[in-house]
Amino acid sequence: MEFVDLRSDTVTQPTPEMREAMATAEVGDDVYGDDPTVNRLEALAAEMLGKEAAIFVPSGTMGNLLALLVHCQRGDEAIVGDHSHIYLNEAGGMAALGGIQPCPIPNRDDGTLALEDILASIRTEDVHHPITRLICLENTQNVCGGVPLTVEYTRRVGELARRNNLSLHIDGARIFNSAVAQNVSVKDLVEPADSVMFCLSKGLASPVGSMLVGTHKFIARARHLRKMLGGGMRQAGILAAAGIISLEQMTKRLGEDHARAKALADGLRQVKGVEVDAGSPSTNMVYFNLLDEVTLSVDQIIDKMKKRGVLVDWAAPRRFRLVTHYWVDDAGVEKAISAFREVLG
Ligand code: TLP
Repeated sequence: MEFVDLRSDTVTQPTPEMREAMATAEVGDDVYGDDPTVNRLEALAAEMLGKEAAIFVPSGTMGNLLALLVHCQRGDEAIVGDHSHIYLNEAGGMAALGGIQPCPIPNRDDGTLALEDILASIRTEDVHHPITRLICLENTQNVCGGVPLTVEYTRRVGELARRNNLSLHIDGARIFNSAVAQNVSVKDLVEPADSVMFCLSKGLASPVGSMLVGTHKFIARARHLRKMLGGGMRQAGILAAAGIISLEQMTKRLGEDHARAKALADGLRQVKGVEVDAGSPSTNMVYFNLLDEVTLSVDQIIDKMKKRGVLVDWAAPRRFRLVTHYWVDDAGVEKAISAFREVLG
């Protein structure tokens, strides 16, 4: 059976063009710095985000961890959203591997952290206190609905960070979705940030990899730490070749995923037992709750959907997240809506 896979945009298979580019990529040993394809990808990523330098890393989780390790010393504190991926879904890496203490503050429904909350959580100079070093934002904010943070908001956080001698890191796993949804340049969105991580392996359809960008000095330190973590890859140009296609081509088509997420949400709003979040979707994610009248568990629903050729995943015991991407076409959206109608109807 052909499946429509809405579990995440991480499931995207490489495109035929990527497979061709990977098969013929010119490669070298990237730990020696002489893989021309990796070097091209890193230069392109830095240029597109308006930063001095970039480094190719195996995953978004490693990219965020490297940023935390470069910005913070052991015992320092990093301000993070309580719904952020860094705080919830990175296996506690900042604490376990960096000795960095997270200072979680509430993510509001629009994905932002209130400026007052950020200010209030900055530690004063006191022998008892950890030192606050870093603010982390997530754009788009995944758990809050795949919501994009604006240029204006990010600027205000950047100013607050500078005034208080803090650094600003953006987990921009889906930063291109954010830019496309708001019709702004990705450079403007990340201009206030000292470092940005973004993923090639989600909506941009590469099989593996993320980028971390920042100053030359920051990236040089990240390169050392990447080696320490065992992330120094050798003929990584095989992977970088797909990443170049992600950046040059796939960034331009994300609007299609957003339009299909909208069609999916509109269809689901007509299905009994489903309550799609107000305002959803903002980008490529549709979140919805099950109403009390639905007696099936999420696991039973997942199972029944699978039998109908649609893969879905739950976000909470009565909540689903559906994600559109390159491999979900209009027919796939229709198939998913009909399957939900059958299963819940
Ligand atoms: N997100 C995955 C899961 O881990 C939840 C998903 O399916 O959405 N930052 C953000 C905002 C992310 O959503 C993710 C992955 C990451 C970082 C980590 O990227 P990887 O999976 O490459 O380590």
